[in-house]
Amino acid sequence: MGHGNRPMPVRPSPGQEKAEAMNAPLTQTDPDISRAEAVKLFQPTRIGDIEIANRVVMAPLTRSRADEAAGDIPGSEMNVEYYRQRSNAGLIISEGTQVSPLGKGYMATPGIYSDAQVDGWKRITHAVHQAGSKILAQLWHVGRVTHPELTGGVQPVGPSAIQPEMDAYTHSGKVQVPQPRALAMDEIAGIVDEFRRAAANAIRAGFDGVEIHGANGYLIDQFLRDGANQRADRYGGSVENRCRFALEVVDAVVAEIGAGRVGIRLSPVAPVNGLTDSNPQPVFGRLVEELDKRGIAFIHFVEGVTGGPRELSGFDFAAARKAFRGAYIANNGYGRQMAIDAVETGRADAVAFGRLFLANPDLVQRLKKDAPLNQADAKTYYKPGPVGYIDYPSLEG
Ligand code: 8OZ
Repeated sequence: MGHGNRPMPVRPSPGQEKAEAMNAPLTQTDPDISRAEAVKLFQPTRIGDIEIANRVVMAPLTRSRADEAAGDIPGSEMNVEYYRQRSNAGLIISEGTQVSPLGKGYMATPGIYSDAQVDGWKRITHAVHQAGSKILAQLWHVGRVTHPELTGGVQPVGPSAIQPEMDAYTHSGKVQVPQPRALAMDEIAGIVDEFRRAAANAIRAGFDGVEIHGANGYLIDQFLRDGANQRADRYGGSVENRCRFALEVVDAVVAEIGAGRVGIRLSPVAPVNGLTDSNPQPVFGRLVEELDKRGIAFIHFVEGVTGGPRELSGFDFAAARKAFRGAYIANNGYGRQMAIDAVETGRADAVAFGRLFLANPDLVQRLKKDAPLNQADAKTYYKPGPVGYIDYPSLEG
């Protein structure tokens, strides 16, 4: 679906239906699957320039299993297998991948700024494409939410020198996040350029596009919010100024890879990672209008607090859906029926599942059949190694 061309609420064309039936032998034998074919959540569409086989999206999930000693490199056999197993998703959004060493906030998260990292990602994108899915790189800079132990000894940066009330997890354990250094005016363009280079690297690595991580209290979100941004220059103060950094990143990435391959993740009502805002509606309302003008492929909304309550007050999500002509990817706490309804009614174009995809490598098949779901084991979310990573069972062995 292109800009200004929201997918119409129509069934696939007869030719398309026939092609799908031919590709899906189960339709002849399994009545649940055959009914599922009539459900929009399981039908193909386009998000920007990207054609997807169904509207079930794998949400970005930090798993802390890159090769940290080698330079935060993804693409081990285990990493490839993890993404390959989940390639039944219409679209996979990668775990957050830092655009620079200073953008890193957790142990063993992969980067996307070095050639070795790009080579690692190539192994993953190749496997996903072989399995028939699409994959975006989630471009990430944590800003003040980190610790020198994770950034090569460098003091974290943010819009202002305001220390968040929170801990970082390093090899020495849980440590208080220190006071960040406020970015100088002339440093900001350098960080925008890191996002641009990361987007170019993502395309080089075989990704179908990128999702800019504008959510959950990281650098872009820090600029948007008055709880972290008290700058007196053109990047702080007014709503327009607080949107400037986010939009400069979007513009740079769009100029590099094209609007049809760019989306952004936003969490307007999530007071996470020590971030607060006195009034999210004006700043996020304006941001959505500006994103619409740029014709980017999608906005991925965290409805409520990631992994927490779907408490939506403070921002009008329905108005944002109307104001933005690209795709609306909905996320947070969705179950099967809720996702089916959201897409069927047009409230969302696609639904992203995090924990359910983590624990159910064959989530799309399970949702189609209304089969039981594995529960995610929080103890192994970030634990190095294959346990709780590539050993969740599929229905078919
Ligand atoms: C959980 C653990 C580490 C990072 C986010 C990237 O909240 C994250 C994240 C989540 O967006």
